[in-house]
Amino acid sequence: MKIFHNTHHAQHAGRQEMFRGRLVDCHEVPDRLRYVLDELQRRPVGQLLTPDAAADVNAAMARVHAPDYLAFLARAWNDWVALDPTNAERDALPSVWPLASKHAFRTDAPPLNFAARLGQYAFDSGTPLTAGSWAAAREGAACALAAAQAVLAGDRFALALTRPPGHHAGPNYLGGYCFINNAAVAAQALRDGGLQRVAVLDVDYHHGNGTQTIFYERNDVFTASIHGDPRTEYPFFLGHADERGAGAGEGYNLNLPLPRGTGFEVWWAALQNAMQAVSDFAPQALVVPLGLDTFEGDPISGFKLRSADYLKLGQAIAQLGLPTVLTFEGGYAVAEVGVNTVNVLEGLRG
Ligand code: SP5
Ligand code: ZN
Repeated sequence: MKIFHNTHHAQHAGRQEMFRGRLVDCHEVPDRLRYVLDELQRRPVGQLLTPDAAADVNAAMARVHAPDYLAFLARAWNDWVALDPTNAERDALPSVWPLASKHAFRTDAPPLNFAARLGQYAFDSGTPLTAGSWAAAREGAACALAAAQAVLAGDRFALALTRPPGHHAGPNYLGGYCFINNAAVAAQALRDGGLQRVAVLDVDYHHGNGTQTIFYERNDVFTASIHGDPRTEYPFFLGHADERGAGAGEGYNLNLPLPRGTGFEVWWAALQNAMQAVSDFAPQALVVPLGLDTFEGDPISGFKLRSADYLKLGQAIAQLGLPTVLTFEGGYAVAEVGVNTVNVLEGLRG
């Protein structure tokens, strides 16, 4: 299996995120990826590669993100520092948003002020934008694109081993530690490479709201997500079972929310349902946004999977018999995220 890893990931190192009225240390830290690389040294289940520098990653990102959003991200750090030179020492976090409410705020008269613009393109205050966020996120998209191309060229499995994660990022917004939706980049690249039907099976603890939204009106990309019930769990405002897609995409989105506290048996039953729906769609390839925050020891999540369960997850994914791209998403029990990730990869090998 080819593993495209992001050598620029550590350039994105947020300091703090807003939580219950104060700033707390970021959960989405560079050590997460280092632990996976360390475990891959111990258990070399794949071939570590970096994406081809000549690939057109800008075009691949523009297939799933709005041009104004990408232009905003590319310049955001410079604009933040231009606002006040001392900002160079601080991460940018939004603090004001154009709440959607009738006759309330306009989104057709974009502000010039950077803080306001950041609020326009962000949905939470937990996703710090740092000096290297754009470089890291863009290289992550290159990893996703390279993984898709490996699968298009005939590889059975490929992993985009990257951070920041991606599945919360929507067509024109960041949030949930995510800037560029790597899974959506991969799914779209598979479509653009000639495949007619692609499925996304999101196993992160949190609903894959960005991916759902990007493909919501489409019947060529089926999206499924197993996650903490949004009535109590982040991202709260999407991820309910009655969201089934719209227009041509009606029936092509599946949400399987589960209560906080769910253990492996119930989660596994939901996985079987999701896999049956994926099979019924008869896709030519699969994308798995792989979050390891379903782990019992995760500090911000609420499912109770154990390390050995990730071997079974890998085996189940392999049993679908599909060419598969995986993208590394959440998982904040840093000391265990390497073992859990590599367990999935080992399971894939059967
Ligand atoms: C990719 C991904 O897994 N994103 C998750 C984003 C969750 N952000 C909000 C989490 C807030 C929980 N904070 C708990 C702090 C406990 N000390
Ligand atoms: Zn997550």
